[in-house]
Amino acid sequence: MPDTNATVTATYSRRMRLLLDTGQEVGARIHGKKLKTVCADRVRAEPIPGEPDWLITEIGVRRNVLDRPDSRGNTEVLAANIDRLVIVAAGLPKPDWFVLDRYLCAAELMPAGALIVFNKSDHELPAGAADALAVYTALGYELLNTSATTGHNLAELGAMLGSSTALVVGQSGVGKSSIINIISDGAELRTSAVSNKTREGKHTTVNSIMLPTAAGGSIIDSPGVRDYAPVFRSQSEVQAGFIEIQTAATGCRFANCLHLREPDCAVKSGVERGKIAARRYESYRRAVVLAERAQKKYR
Ligand SMILES: Nc1nc2c(ncn2[C@@H]2O[C@H](COP(=O)(O)OP(=O)(O)O)[C@@H](O)[C@H]2O)c(=O)[nH]1
Ligand SMILES: [Mg+2]
Ligand SMILES: [Zn+2]
Repeated sequence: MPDTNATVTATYSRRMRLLLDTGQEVGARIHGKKLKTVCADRVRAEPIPGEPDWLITEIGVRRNVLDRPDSRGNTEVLAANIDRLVIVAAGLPKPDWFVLDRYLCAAELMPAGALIVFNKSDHELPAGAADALAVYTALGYELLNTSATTGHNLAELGAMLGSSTALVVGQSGVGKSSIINIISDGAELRTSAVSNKTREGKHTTVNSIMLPTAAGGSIIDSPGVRDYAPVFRSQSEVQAGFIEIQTAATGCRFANCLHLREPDCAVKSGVERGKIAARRYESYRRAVVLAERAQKKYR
């Protein structure tokens, strides 16, 4: 493993921004199409003689990744080396709990500490949202109601994230960029203004960007990446990501129970007795169907 000397802090269509261990920020490129870096990647980079850009020669070992299918159904890594996965939802756009469940599942598998942020608390909670959110807190997930408009609980959010590297995900329009802009003290706006003026010209949209927080941490936004929630590779991955189903599964008659149609299934009886939320079980079933489809595709 070569020594790394920089961290990736932004990715554009073909270029990256690096924070060198010396504290200097530089633009960078990478050779070939095979190597692909993401925010929070540790890399080895060297200056290119006669050019302002540096060249990335190696990517360090990744502690974890968040990956998802891209528009072509291939797997795309969104970010690496993540401590906290901040999953944002709001009353508007209408919450898609299946998206939230899939991100929670991803957080368990990475692993990374999940934190659910329900934003736009300046608006009334939509019907059913309080009950849905109570299911997550009962499972032990941290939940924070915030408003990027009034600033409600954003200092608390910053304090909870502390010095960690946090990746912010969730449906488009829930307020991710607004929250990040406040937590990073406006760095987001400043940085996108800079990225628009890069030498490469007009079409250098930022895919992902990592910004420093006041508490000494880093927070990652992915404004140029469409939000596809994660898809898993197998039923066992899905089960491991739905923590209450994983726990209940020890009581099933068959060790390889899928909790779908099998007899003496402790998961299904848990749902019937109200021990497992029916909506979470429905997400589990849908995620298993997606996993089976993904397996066929990659086989
Ligand atoms: N009322 C209200 N609107 C918000 C809040 N946070 C963000 N918005 C608005 O929601 C829209 C989407 O916000 P944005 O940060 O771009 O969402 P993103 O797509 O998740 O990054 C914008 O019009 C924001 O001004 C909030 O807490 N309350
Ligand atoms: Mg955004
Ligand atoms: Zn079962």
